[in-house]
Amino acid sequence: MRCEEREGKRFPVGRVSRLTHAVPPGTLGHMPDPILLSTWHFGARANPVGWPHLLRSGGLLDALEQTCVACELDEAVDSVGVGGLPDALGHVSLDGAIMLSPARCAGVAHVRKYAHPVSIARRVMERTPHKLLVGEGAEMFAAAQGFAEATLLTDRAREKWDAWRATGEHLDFHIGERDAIDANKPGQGERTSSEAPPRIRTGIALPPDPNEAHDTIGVLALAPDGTLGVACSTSGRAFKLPGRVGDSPLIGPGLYCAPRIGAAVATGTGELMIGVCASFLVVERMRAGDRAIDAIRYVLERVAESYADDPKHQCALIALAPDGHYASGALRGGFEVAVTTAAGTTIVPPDVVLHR
Ligand code: SD4
Repeated sequence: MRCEEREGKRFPVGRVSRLTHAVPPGTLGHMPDPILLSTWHFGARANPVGWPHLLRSGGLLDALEQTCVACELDEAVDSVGVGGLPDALGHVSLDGAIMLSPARCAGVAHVRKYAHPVSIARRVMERTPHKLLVGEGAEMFAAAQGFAEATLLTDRAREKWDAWRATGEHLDFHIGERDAIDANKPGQGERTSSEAPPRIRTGIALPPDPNEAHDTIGVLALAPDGTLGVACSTSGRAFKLPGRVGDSPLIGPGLYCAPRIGAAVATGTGELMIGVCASFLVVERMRAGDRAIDAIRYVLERVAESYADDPKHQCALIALAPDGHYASGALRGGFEVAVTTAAGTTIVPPDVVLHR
């Protein structure tokens, strides 16, 4: 696909113009052109699976689901679905969610026997009054719905887990040490707000590259009829504490969609997104009048001011408006967005990188 270079970035040439500006109107009647966006470079392999569904009337949910399913089956991706890296005990657990509106959304968390959390989440949305099922309950529901069990841990992922265990390292896992007070230690129960609390160390070793330990596939789509939707799927942080759940299955932090306003999805260190309800906040800023790029910058700045900076942590966001405007941003480098339009699929860098 043809791209052009502007301000050191590559942009697809065709129906989609610069990320922060409008999709040229009207190639499909009065509606903006359909578009499918997903997080990270591996989204470029998944988007073409979802794209034909998006073009079908009523195919938005299938487009979101099938883009995630393609990534869940892609064993080269070690942070989503089959082949995802396990928790500290060697167990893979998956999270996912899907959303069209506050009334039509659901997530599942800590699924260990099934490969497609977004498909289960869609079923929760369509067939139950609930918004979130976890663990054994989610698996019982999946079994009752006829989903096939799958083995999630691959040899490659087990080898990486073995290598991680062999290091014996326990790095600082704490997010936002400014708030870290061990209330059980004498003398630490009361402090003034101007005092820096002591640093505590707890938990599990993480790779030093902020983009290595966790890469959700987050998918945003705009259907030809102007309907927006979002979905995401992940195996969460590599070597996480057993039972840990991140932002991805949570409507609000991990993903959000308000019809006629916008949709957003997050990837990175879920703890950062949970604390500021990141995707919801992006959409609410858009509701208040922000362009997608300004909403994203606002939320990244909120993240930056809310947590101590740690080069191991990433927060990246994509947002899409019903008129086809879209933008992306990240706390730090390494993030990429896979963009699919009628002109094809390309990978673009984020519009905003807070810490260059
Ligand atoms: C999580 N945000 O569990 C998810 C997964 C991830 O990049 O890290 N994606 O925190």
